[in-house]
Amino acid sequence: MHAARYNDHNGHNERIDFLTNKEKGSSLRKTCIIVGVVVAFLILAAVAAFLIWLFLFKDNAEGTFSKQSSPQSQVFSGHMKLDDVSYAQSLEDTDSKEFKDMARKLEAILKENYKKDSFLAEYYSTSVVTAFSEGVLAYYWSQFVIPVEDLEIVPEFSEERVLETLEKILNKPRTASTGNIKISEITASVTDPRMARSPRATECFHRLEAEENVRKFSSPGYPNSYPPKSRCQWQIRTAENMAISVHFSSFHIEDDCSDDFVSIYDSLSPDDSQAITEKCGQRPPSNPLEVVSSGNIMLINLITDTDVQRPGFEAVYKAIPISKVKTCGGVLADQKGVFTSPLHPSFYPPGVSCKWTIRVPRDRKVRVKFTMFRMKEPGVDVRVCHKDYVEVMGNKYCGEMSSLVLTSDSEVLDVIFHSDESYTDKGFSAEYNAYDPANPCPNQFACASGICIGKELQCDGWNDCGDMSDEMKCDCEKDQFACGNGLCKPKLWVCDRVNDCGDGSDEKQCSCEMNEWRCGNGHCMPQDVVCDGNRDCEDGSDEASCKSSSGICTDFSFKCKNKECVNKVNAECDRVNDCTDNSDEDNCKCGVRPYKLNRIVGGQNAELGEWPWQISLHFMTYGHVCGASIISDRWLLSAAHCFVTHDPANHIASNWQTYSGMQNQYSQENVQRRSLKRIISHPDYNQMTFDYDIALLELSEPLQFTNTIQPICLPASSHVFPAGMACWVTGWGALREGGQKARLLQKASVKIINDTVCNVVTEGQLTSRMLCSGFLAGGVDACQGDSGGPLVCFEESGKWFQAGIVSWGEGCARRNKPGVYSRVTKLRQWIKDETEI
Ligand code: 4AZ
Repeated sequence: MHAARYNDHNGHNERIDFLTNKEKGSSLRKTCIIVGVVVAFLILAAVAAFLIWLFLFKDNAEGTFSKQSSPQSQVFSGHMKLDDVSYAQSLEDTDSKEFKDMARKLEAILKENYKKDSFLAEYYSTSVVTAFSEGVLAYYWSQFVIPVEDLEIVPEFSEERVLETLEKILNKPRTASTGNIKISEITASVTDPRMARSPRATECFHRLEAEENVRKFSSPGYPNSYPPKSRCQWQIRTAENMAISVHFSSFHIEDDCSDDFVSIYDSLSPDDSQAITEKCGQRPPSNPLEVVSSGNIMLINLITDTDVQRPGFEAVYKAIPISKVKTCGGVLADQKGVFTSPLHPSFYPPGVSCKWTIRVPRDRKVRVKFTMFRMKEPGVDVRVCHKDYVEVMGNKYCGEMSSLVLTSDSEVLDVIFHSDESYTDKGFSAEYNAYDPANPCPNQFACASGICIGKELQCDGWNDCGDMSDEMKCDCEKDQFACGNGLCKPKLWVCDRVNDCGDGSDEKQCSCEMNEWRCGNGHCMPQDVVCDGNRDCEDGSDEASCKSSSGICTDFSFKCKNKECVNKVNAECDRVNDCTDNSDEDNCKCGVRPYKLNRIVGGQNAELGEWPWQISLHFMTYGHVCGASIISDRWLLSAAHCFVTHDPANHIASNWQTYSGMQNQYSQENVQRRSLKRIISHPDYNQMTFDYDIALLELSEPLQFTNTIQPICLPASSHVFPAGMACWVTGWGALREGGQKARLLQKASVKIINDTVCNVVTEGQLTSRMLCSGFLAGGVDACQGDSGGPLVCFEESGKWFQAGIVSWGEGCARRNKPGVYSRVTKLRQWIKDETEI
């Protein structure tokens, strides 16, 4: 966009050249020049004014520049229950006299009430009745406009305040102005103004009638793309004793719900207190969105603001008997069976309560295992579950649970399900069975939680029960370490700087005697090996923190440009000048994230700009196959095994595309695509052992560094990443061994594992060009498709350094099989020789 406007501007300048035509006389020429200068000045002024308007006021008018400098609209929507009014079909026709008369009267009543409250009266703008349904219910919205100078009062526009005023309408005696209308119930919820539509709107406003045969509808522009700034509504009705089921057979909306979303209501008003759900993003066919109303009405909204190209949705809808929706629960008297929330795996309907009574023989008890449990709702504390819940033995459960097993204390167990009037979800599926309390798990181990697991899983160092009960009270085997808390862990895990026991006891006995020095790998050495100029510890940690004054040059010294040696741990780019020529602080524009990140604790999806050096490498038509990292605007670092394969096509630079600044594999927004000019795989790369698994990729055109595109710092060959240090591996690789590649960039925190332990667990396959990172206990790791990507560590200096390149491993996340990475420090000189970086 900017480039296009800039070209217009140049176009005007070209016309100024035209005014200096030599064929004209000199006075005429002078006049022309003056006129030309004036015209040029006016044009430039106009362009400047246009640009100022464009950047400041236009954005402002669209509400994206600053909410502070434009009036704000507050909308409330809800319904009113009308007494003593008989329902007529004509009320469903917004052009009928009956609709218009009734709507006008109700709008007048609303206005009259708001005007009685001096605060609301000042900002009141309009009220619109949008629909009627049996009952008799009238759906409405009211709008208040707050001018810029009063924006600080916006928080006072609460639902409570509006409802307090509206409640004065209730059960009032009839007056001349209200005619014969008596209102016995009224609701009001804060509503997104984008959903306030006129009932007579024609653009993207649809009235659908659901019947028992399925019918179809879709978003505008489907399957190509919905237009930006869409405000679409579908009002669906059906016969009085029926409910409406809507199944979205295809659903692909923008990922950020604050831009584009679909919201569905169990009402004809976009009333949050009757919202069924709000969704955005893309849903795979394996997890379709399927919702049901509790009555014979439903409202669906599509709101789009961005002009990102997404197909939208296609849906089928039908009427189903209300009895089918609301009937659930009953007595379950078999020895075992399955029961689910109503309509599972579709969303359960709002406003349903049911109870299952599970009854087993007298000498037995009941075990219920929820194989799927999802009852998530915005603003609900899962410790309280005050909205939708499952209740068993007086405890309420809600939210999302991966495993929930409950056991009864008698032969009867009641399971209660309750959904309130707003927000529904997929609910649950549960298996129940009768068990003998004297022998709850025949030939198996009985966890305290009630589940049964294989006997061999008891005391194996793994928490298989989920509550650790299989790892308590264990007699440790010969090759196991007895933790302070009674757990047994493999002896190999002792002193690996990871708290495997959970109580720290496996890392406690690792310190050395008073007169000894503890190496980074846990070994104890006599104190006088420290800074003696010899590498006594395997990892060189005894020479890593010595003062430069010693002047000794070892493998662990930082070598300045002037050949001086600095014996300080990780001296490069630490913002301190250690070399007399300051060369340790040269080329340090790297390893920073320009974006201030909004950290999501525990999430595995990377945020935009969180790993700005990450590259996605696409091969021919295969899409993403490997990762890489940015080390300069022209060079990337990756793994040789991505390029040196049985297929020579892999080594042809033109077969590859590189993507920088990418987070989502399906989105090219702010992504810079470059092709490759050259692939330099390490000449000593060994396809059998994966030794020297490193490759340098030269880009055909340099990258432009941005907030989401930045180079990583390369560590000096003397840089120490000590065992136990927490680093991060990132990539779009498989989410689990043998699984599918990720769509969104993933991140995982992994720990550097000491070389001796790593060599044991990899059965001697480790070379000095490799390092291990992960957890010996398994569970977190790089996987297929992450290869070539970076393992990066944050240094106290405030910069990120690349310690490794994802190379290989036995499977992914397996116990005692950590990820193996190419060790960047060992290959640093080769990188310098090839690229001069
Ligand atoms: C791979 O196939 C691969 N668990 C990468 C990393 C690991 C395993 C496999 C480490 O690209």
